[in-house]
Amino acid sequence: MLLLMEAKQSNLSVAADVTTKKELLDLADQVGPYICLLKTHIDIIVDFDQDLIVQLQALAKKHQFMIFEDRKFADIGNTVKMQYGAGVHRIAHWSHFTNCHIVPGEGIIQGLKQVGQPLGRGLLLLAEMSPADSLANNPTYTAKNVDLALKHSDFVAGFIASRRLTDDHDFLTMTPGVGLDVTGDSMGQRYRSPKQILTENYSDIIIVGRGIYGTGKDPVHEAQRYQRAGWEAYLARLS
Ligand code: BMP
Repeated sequence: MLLLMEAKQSNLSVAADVTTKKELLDLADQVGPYICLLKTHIDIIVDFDQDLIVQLQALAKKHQFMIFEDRKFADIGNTVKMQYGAGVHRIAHWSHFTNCHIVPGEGIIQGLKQVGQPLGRGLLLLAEMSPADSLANNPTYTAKNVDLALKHSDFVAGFIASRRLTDDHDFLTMTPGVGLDVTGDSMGQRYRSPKQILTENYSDIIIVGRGIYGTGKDPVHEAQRYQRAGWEAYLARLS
């Protein structure tokens, strides 16, 4: 992942929250050159089929980006094993990264690991969430995520969080709730700038959705803008 980011000079992930196969493929093709990671919510696609996955993988290869299915697993180990590896979406078979809440305890990581590790996948723990009132934004809960990540560092690739949480291992930190123009939405979402996230908070990847394809926006122009802002903020941190 880090090599890909360096090669493309991008720490931008687009949150592709669109609801049809055509919209998802068009968006991935448009923003593909500027991103390191495409984040999907595959269960909002009304006309999902296996051909979507084939085409998505072809675009990932064409534009050199990885895929992160933002499934937010939250059940016991035995159940998430089936949700991750089987069902309609067969997420483990195509998504490089997925994520989970640790509300059910360590078993959720153990279950996902049984399926994902043999396939070379990586898990992200939702150690914090972007809305200010999220119950995940509790120091004890966040610290527990770090403990479990360290214990399962052979499968846990990093965190969804607003800031770098630990230097104890080479974890990736990915941050949603990023916007250059507005500070939030009407349902609790909170946006911070790439500078705050990458330069000040030492996160690695910014995740941007509506800031890129919201009403009246040109996704290519906005992806280029966020890529530039993200990379400059990252370089500023190094200097
Ligand atoms: P947007 O930039 O349009 O607000 O989209 C943010 C994306 O990140 C959504 O796909 C949402 O599911 C996801 N997300 C989030 O906003 N906050 C979190 O704490 C975790 C998320 O996965």
